[in-house]
Amino acid sequence: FPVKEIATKPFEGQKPGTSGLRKRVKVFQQEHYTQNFVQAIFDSIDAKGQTLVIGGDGRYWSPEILHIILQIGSANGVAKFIVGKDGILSTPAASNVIRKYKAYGGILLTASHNPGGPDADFGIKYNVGNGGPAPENVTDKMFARTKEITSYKIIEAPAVDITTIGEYTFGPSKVSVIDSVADYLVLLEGIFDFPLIKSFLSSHDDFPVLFDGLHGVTGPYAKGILVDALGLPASSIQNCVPLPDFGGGHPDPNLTYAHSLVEVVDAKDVKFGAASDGDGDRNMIYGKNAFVTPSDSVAIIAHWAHVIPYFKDGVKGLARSMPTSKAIDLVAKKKGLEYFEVPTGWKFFGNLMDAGRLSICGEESFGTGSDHIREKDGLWAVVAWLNIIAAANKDSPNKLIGINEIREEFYLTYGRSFFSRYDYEEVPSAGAGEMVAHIDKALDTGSLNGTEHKSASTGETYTVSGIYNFEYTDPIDGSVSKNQGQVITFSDGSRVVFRLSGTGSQGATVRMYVERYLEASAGKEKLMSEAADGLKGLIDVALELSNLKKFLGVEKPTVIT
Ligand code: VG1
Ligand code: CO
Repeated sequence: FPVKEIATKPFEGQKPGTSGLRKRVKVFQQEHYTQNFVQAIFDSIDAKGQTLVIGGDGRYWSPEILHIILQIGSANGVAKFIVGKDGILSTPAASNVIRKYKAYGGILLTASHNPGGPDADFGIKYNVGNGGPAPENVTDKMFARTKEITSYKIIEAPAVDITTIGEYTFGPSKVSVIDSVADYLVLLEGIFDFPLIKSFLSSHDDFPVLFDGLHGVTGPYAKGILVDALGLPASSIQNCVPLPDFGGGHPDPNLTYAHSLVEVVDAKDVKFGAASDGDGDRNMIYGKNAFVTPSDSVAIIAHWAHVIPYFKDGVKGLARSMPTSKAIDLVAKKKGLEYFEVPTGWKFFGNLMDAGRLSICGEESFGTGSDHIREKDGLWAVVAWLNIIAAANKDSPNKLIGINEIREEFYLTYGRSFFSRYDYEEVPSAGAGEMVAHIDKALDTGSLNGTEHKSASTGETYTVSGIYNFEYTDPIDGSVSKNQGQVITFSDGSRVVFRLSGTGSQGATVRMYVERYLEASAGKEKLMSEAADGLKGLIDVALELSNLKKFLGVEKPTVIT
């Protein structure tokens, strides 16, 4: 099998975003487009003689792209590929496989929660040897290569049958097609108290569980873990057959897009509902009238870490991404732990974990995880919650402790950070840019500092105490990431953050994050009230200050979480 060199020309815009290169399938289908990007990956790493993992969420066009990666990877000297059966590996499972088999890195074929299908999205993401997303210095190199590429290398060998587990060859390279679930199940069994969870679930008919895979990658994992290992009935999982177009849905676990879960949980009074996204790294925890906002979820897991066997020797440190609420900071302070605030995107947690300074972290965008791997992990979070609830109930034989009892105890201990995110998806890029410039101007001139703003709907007044643009210096390697979001702070400790998304495939997406803290002494009733009520006034003020509606030309956000 000779190595062929194919001439090509650079494409515009092959810049990896928050989490890899994400574009419409049609864009990836252009002649040479995918090949260029894959060659740019190989030009930016040194994979000769190495082992690479390939997996993904199984979305439309995955088998075709997997074949291209074998062609180009093999031509660039990769010795061995480890491929999930049918090309399937959830993002956390892929991170685990990279670490467990000490692979050099991995290529993940996913656009996460973005819809799939011929007219929807595809994505390619490179992960490094620690199992985490490539850091910015690596993705910057890839982008630079895409701008100067003149040719790529391929080997034209017959396609590997990825539908059957086994050992194969592709040209000079070896290919190992592995079970997508087995290693991941072993991983979770080593982290959580499976016997405790199993005994709690089997003795509690009053605690029905429902997991919704939204036809993403987690279906087979949920079956292996929740049904086969934890003994839940088959009716405890739904939409668990991965489909190339996710059944036409939007596989994003939030109250808007995971309506298939929300409807059944509400109708059947399910005590513990959960969902994951297309590639399995996000999670939502939702019971009837009991929604756990992700910022609280990670803080609650940190608060309860002592009941999880993996953390029996203690927790090293805690962290969150900048826009995520500060609930987890309060846990760190109380427990005397080190804590960090990093930019949006999981890649920023990796160095801290590798340095042994971080155990549990999360993002407001339904991402929660720990240093067991280097990606956020949807099913890990779901099982963590089950572990916590099982442990809490062991000490409460007469009263069932569910999601809301756990939340309430948490708020009464730490107070509550009310949090919400407004997403304005696929708005005109020009308007989004003008809005950013408008806030930057206030930042430069200080024109907003000390000004008072009254909410028309609640009458509350907020006074601006400062504005800054979030910048991060990695404490381990000293790398600096600038312009990570504009933060407006208020005299009562509230804050509003504006950020442009780095995962969209078209136009611009503006995210507005609002946070307001309420002391524990406010009492149960106020602490347990709806986030939307607690935040109404602050949201009015945020919209007014940014002039968002005018700049974006929209009245309402696409999604509120
Ligand atoms: C979004 C989220 C961010 C998350 C990223 C990848 O990024 O806000 O918190 O890490 O998606 O998640 P952005 O740049 O669009 O705000 V996933 O599940 O899409 O890999
Ligand atoms: Co995802």
